[in-house]
Amino acid sequence: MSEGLPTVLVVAVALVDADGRVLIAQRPEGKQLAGLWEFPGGKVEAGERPEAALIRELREELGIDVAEACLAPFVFASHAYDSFHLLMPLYLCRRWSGVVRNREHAALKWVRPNQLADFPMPPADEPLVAWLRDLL
Ligand code: 523
Repeated sequence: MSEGLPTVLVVAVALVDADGRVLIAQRPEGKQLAGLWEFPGGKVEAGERPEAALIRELREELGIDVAEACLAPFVFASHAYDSFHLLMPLYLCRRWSGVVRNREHAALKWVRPNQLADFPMPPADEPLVAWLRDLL
């Protein structure tokens, strides 16, 4: 049970390229959940709108610019980690400007939806894979 745990709001994105592949990013050494492959994103700061947070994170982490109209809210993840309850809306995005570059992760990978299950993910991200497979 997550009773009493603080809630942390994180936003994440499934970036989908022209071939229908999805971007996953490997969490770097030294961070919580290091080595696991996540949908990129990050924490929403106090007073920030989730979409604005995601646009900021995508610029910082991947060097791309996304228009808010290109972010389609898709599904919510909810997971009780040991010390907090993570609430994480996942957006779907097929259009951005700039070239995706790795700025903060251990590695980036574009994978087919049916290959996503081969990559170990943080527990919050895992249930999102089935949704994506059904949609894409
Ligand atoms: N997750 C997660 N899945 C996922 C993301 C982007 C984040 O489970 N797709 C978790 C991992 C962390 C928490 O959400 O526990 C915050 O992630 P992040 O990457 O924004 O924060 P950290 O680990 O960089 O922590 P700070 O350094 O405090 O920002």
